[in-house]
Amino acid sequence: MKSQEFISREDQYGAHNYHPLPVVLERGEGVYVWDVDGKRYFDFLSSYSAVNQGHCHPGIISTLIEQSKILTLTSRAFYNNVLGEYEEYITKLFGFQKVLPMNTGAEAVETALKLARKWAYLKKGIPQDQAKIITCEGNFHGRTITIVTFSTDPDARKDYGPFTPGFITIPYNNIDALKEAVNDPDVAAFLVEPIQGEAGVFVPDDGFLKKAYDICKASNVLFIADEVQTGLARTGKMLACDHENIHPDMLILGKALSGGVLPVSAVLADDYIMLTIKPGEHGSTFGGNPLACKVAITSLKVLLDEKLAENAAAMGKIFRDEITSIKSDMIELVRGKGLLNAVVIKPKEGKTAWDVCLAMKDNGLIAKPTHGHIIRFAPPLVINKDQMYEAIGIIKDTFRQF
Ligand code: IF1
Repeated sequence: MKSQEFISREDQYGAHNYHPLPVVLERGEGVYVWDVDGKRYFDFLSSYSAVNQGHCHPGIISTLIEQSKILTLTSRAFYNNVLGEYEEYITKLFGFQKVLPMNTGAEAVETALKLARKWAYLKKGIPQDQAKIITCEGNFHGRTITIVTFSTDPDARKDYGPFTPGFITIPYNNIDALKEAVNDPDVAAFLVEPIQGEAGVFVPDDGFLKKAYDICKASNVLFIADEVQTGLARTGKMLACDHENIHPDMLILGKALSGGVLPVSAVLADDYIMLTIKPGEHGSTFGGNPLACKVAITSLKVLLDEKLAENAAAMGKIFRDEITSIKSDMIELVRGKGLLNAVVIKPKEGKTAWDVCLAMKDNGLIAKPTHGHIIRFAPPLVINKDQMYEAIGIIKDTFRQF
């Protein structure tokens, strides 16, 4: 079958909740993916940072295969021999007392919201049903109705009302607004992305996270870091919070926690927060399943053993230096940290970021615009220097075409 036949079949039988780039992939390995015609591409989206370890990492795949032959799911109605091993590994790795295992990023964010509210009523003494949580303009934390309640993107929330009460929106990267918002005694928590991914890789001012953290600490407000996209070596450190040496009260992980082989997410916190949820008060059929736990342990070990944070820092610097040097009136600016980068595109003679992505695809590199005019460039963190320079060459050639 040719690409168009695959595309037409999806169009007929699948919901139209995405508008993919017209490329039909059938194989992935490391930084590369191949389409149904056998053409090879650099994957510069990494499935939205879920394949930081590279497509089909052999170590992760062998763990997946081995455990899948032994025990995949027990539910939490019973104990199993793997969950505790994973819980001990990940809590010691990130320095928290406990972890609550979930599946998707949105489920982990919802779990963190529920923990923040539990803590608000049982520990901070906020009156029942009055707890408020501060979020930022331009946020992206998932697609559930509660989460899109506090989205400021009309496309993410229109026609999904009525919405969930109890959220305060402040501008991102704005310390004064946060200082003002935490004065409300009913505020339980501040939920923030250390770098806003979907907003177009919006990197806050140096020191913003630390100042925000200190303000929360001083006001007995929980600081919740959503590192679903920025975490796990993507920004050149194990966590984006590590760039400012802050230890969030709650840490949310997802995506690359499984190396992209199945949905694994987690909320990490200490006992004073985590133990506000008692047996029977929260759960998930697949949360913490043995297969996911084994895969997650291997996925985390790959990040450490292959020094992917260090590589992301080094390769990301090369990327930003080289792309910034391109003389193109379509490139407004280049920004990012580690291997989470974006190029803000200025339309030219009717040509947009989408046209640039189509041309890059023809030249052997796939990436996708976000918010119309911003192209996110986020390859797997295993990319080496030769591959990075070859990919940069493709990007330079493409901009020369415009
Ligand atoms: C889509 C991008 C969007 C996330 C952060 C939680 C979640 C995400 C910081 C929810 C998910 C994905 C979702 C996907 C596109 C992608 C994305 F920024 F990564 F590019 F949308 F903003 N917190 N991000 O980034 O995790 O439930 O998806 O596992 O929905 O189109 P999830």
